[in-house]
Amino acid sequence: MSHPAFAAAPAPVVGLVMGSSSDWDVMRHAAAVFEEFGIAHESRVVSAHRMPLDMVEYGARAVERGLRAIVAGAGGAAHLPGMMAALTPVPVFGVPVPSRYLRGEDSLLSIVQMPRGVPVGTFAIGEAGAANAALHVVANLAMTDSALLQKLQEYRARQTGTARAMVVPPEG
Ligand code: RP5
Repeated sequence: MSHPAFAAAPAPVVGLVMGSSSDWDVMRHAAAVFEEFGIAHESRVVSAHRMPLDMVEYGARAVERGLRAIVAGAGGAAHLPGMMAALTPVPVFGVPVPSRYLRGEDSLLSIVQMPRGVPVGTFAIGEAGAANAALHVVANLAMTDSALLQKLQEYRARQTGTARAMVVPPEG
């Protein structure tokens, strides 16, 4: 038996891609959800305009690599999610990353306004969008995985408990 340190990591079922390492501070909120739910995933920088050939290869190989969803984050003229969706039938969920000058409204509009025929499921700008994109992937995977569905229901129940315990004005 091989040493546990050399055990092969499970093949990713979700690809978490982003245009720059500067997007990680937002996109890590998606990774945290996948960690929490035990979803095998990979996180990669795949820049649409600085690594176009890498982007094409990533999208073209997504099906054969067994990816069942791709969460793509980008800022500014955010073409990565749309191009990824054009390259693969694997569902793509886009996260608009806040940009320096237009605060992510440019990212949001360039991701959400996909022409008919090549959809990108588009989420809110920033951390909430990243976390929700991942939770949406979890919900989809949970439709064919009863253990995951149970975890998702427990997660929702914890949120409900937290909200019910809230008082106003907030204490402390
Ligand atoms: C986009 O350009 C990235 O998604 C990032 O949000 C933005 C800025 O990239 P850096 O200049 O920080 O590498 O491609």
